[in-house]
Amino acid sequence: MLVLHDPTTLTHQTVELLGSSLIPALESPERITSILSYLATTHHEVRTIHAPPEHSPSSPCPPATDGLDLDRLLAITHKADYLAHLRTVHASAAAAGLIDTSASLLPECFPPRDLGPSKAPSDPWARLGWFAFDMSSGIGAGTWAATRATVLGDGDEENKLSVLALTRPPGHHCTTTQAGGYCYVNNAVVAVAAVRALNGVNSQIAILDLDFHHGNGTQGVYYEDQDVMYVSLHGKDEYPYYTGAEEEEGEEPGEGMNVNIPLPVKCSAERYVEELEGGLRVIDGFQPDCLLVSLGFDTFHLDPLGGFALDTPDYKVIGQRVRRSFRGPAVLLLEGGYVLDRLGPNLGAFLEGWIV
Ligand code: SP5
Ligand code: ZN
Repeated sequence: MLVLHDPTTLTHQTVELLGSSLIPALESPERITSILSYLATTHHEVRTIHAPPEHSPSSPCPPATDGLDLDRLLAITHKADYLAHLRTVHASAAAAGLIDTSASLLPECFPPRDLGPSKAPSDPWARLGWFAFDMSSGIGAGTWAATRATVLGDGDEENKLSVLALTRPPGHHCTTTQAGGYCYVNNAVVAVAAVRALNGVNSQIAILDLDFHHGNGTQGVYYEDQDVMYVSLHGKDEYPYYTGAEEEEGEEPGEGMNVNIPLPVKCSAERYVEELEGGLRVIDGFQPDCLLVSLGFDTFHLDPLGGFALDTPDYKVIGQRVRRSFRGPAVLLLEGGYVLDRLGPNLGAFLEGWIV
């Protein structure tokens, strides 16, 4: 399997409020370095890639000439003021003396639901709350560069049949205007934009989300889209709490194209694989041109933030079932998974199943 990795993704390191503790974010650079050292012991080809330098900070949206231009893909998938916030907030807070360069920014306040303000406030701490929906998406000095760099793997045009992008930070929780759940830019959404730029706007794309948490951001973007099917298996009533119910089926013209499969915490591997096959049948009925897999390993039984009763060998079965069901072009993107020393073996097991 070809695995893409951009070392700039390792520069993002921040903090989160988890329960009542402010701690180094569990979504850490060591997740990727641990996967890389595992992959070095396997036959998979890890290709190091480098995002090109940014255009000009003042013109974030380059002209529509090159469909796979990184900044253009970002600009068509996320709102301009949100991207500008991600790009500039850390440096401007440091320049204004609000924080030390080594510190991370977290919101101080979120907009009240009632009396809804209609535009972004000017105070930096309040802006952080405007452009985020939780306290697990801190912004450090390397956050923007890492976020932008990780997007590159999503649209790599050389790799039409199947490729794994070691995306970090992950993407499936953030929306086009808000960070959340360790996510700043939605890598799956950027990948869809890349597929559309390469293969036409009417490409039929399925996204299979296997992270333990519901991909609220991805679901939201395609909720009314008839060309993108979203299928997610996730912990019932778990983070991100407000979405992921079975009743969320999409809206016209995308009605029926959103499939949520919530499962109880500690769900057995047998049940999980059975439910996965149900999801795969729905995807098969849609006959997509291309499959994106939002691959999370927080379904592992020891994961601190998730946990179905899945163990390492189960990921081989899962990889196998998905690939047997869909043989066409596929992109695997990394979402969550927080047991550092099991991430490599779990991913390795998935790939072993995928390529046989
Ligand atoms: C990409 C991804 O996996 N993001 C997940 C972010 C989850 N952050 C909040 C988790 C809150 C978990 N609450 C503790 C429950 C312990 N059983
Ligand atoms: Zn997750």
